[in-house]
Amino acid sequence: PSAIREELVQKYPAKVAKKRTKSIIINDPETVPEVQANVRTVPGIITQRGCSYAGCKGVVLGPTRDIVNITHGPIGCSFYSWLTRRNQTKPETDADANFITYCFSTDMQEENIVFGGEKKLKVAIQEAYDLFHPKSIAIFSTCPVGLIGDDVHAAAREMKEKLGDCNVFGFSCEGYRGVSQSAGHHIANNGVFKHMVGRNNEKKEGKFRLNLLGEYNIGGDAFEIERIFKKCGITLVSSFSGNSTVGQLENAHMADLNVIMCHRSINYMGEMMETKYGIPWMKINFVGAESSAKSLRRIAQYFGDEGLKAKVEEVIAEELPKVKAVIDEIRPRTEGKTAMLFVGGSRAHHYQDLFTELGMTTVAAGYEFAHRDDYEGREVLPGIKIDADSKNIEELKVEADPELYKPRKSEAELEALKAEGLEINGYEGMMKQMMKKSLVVDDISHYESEKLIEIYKPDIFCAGIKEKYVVQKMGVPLKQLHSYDYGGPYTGFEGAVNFYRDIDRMVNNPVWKLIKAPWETAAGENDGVLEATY
Ligand code: CFM
Ligand code: HCA
Repeated sequence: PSAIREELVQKYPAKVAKKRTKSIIINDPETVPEVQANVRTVPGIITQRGCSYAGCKGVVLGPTRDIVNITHGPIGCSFYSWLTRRNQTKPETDADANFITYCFSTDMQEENIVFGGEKKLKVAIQEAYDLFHPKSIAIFSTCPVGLIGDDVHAAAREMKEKLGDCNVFGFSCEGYRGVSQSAGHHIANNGVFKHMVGRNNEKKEGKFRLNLLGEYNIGGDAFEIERIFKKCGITLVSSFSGNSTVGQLENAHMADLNVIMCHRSINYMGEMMETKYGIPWMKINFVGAESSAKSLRRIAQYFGDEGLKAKVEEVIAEELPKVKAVIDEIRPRTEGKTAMLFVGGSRAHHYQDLFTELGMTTVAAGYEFAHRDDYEGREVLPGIKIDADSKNIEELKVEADPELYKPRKSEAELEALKAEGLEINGYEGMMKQMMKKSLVVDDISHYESEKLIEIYKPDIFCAGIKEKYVVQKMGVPLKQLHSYDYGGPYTGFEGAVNFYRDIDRMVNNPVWKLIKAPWETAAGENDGVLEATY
């Protein structure tokens, strides 16, 4: 592997090679070497990353159906974010608000860049209110807004006052606020915590009440988890934020546990809710049938109720055999095959469980924008250097709420759970679960991806839309782990079955070895592929 690392950076200028080498790590699950992560992409390198605005508006706030999200900026930013992320939603009745299919933008023009856009923003808020009467309106700043200095927060305060019954708040999530989407997640967490959570103290019914953090209902993933929770008698107070509503988020602090799927995008919320309200958080993973069963058992263990434990076992006993039957059918065809995963900040870890269930090996993986803790585990947090780019993002000062702070578990109870092996407030990261000598690459470039494919010839490569066709032209199927190639759900038990079937179809499809890109064919013959005409 060290020779491979050399080869990946060989063509770079010396300084770039030196920097990239720190993000290309030969894994050892025992010693867990340090990975350079959450640092700026080298200019000129083709990264997979997106921007802060994408992380804030697109990822965290986007999936809540009854909030009007106005993008303050040129139309391109807004239009590109319109329905591109497959966060599904299901209003309870036809009369319930659902703005997800809309695209709201102030459509800033040159004139607004020169003379300021606040006036136009206030007009847009008024117009959205008059048309839809939403409970909340959120404003998202794109790059030019920060550059010209529009004060979206002042505009929001003024309009909130004026409208009276509509909660209006803004996000300074300009694309350049951080080195990736990750900055936008943090900004979004702060805003949702400040402006939404804690507004409704009504205690809903249910004995086992939790919030599901970091699950965005891509391809219906949250629907499958909701199905399983319901079957087990677990009450979902609010999801952050797949298939959620403003009302649920405002009431989330009344739950007794936060379970975290995607640690990267929402760990801040778990921490802040614990400090302010006394709700512990726990990492779970509903990607993978075994992981789903394990997560349910962990939830039951937390609540410590024998009835719930028995119910969870009953549900697992009913669901798992159906999954196992499919594994038995498919695994002889997938066993021994190899996969590479380069996505986001959590799925490159979570989806390895599904490949393991298929008997496939992950030979290389990495995140686009995760931090060291997502690779190496949260215990490295105190040692992470805070650079200027991270300092840029506000750390909210959170204190215990004088009225609402109520530890859901006493210190002694938490200690007892930990002694039983239940990890509270922990995340062990990707590397401890990956094979020795597998490659871990942070913020992989297109060039490095191509090199890796040439060297390893994996049976499947997992990434996003920007990588898909480049990789497939190399004769390797690419599974999109963002949009699921319009399939899914992939969570829980039913989702696992969907994934096994989709992967079987891809890795056992002979077409990838039959086609040749035009430039690969010998001059004069074209293997039936039309010659490109430019
Ligand atoms: Fe979390 Fe996500 Fe992901 Fe993410 Fe994303 Fe996404 Fe992703 Mo695309 S919140 S880190 S910023 S699991 S949008 S639903 S698929 S890159 S791996
Ligand atoms: C984003 C959203 C994205 C993009 C996916 C892709 C998503 O980063 O802004 O590149 O295919 O999941 O939709 O991550």
